[in-house]
Amino acid sequence: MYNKLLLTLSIFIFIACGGGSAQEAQVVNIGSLGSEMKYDVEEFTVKAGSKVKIVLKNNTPLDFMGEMQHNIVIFKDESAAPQIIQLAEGNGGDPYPDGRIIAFSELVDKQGETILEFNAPKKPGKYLYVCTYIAHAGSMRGYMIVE
Ligand SMILES: [Cu+2]
Repeated sequence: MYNKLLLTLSIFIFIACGGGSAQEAQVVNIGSLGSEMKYDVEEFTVKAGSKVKIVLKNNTPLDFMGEMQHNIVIFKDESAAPQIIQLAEGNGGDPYPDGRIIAFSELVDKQGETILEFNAPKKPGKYLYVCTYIAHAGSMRGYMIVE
């Protein structure tokens, strides 16, 4: 009985110490590839369950003719991507909150920057990210590798 209590207590202490509340976020800098509808980072790796901070920069020059906004939307479930992209494109490029999205940023205009913070999934795997601004998702995409 006493041994069992001790074991339970040890497990509790182990879990309490293992939690990363004071953990530093892993910073990932992602930009647009100049004025192209592409990211300059198409793959990055994070640790499962870790804090992630993405700094997204729209590198399009201010004198670029035409609309060029960008965001980043990371999917929990890639099979939901086509539907979520279609809905976002009908909403000016902004996705609607959806349980099948891990995290998404606001849209940033030319030379703008935004920060997106979230916890990486606990499940290792490849997670698709795209820009859901109108007609960008076909070429503006990449994978977050969780390991
Ligand atoms: Cu874009």
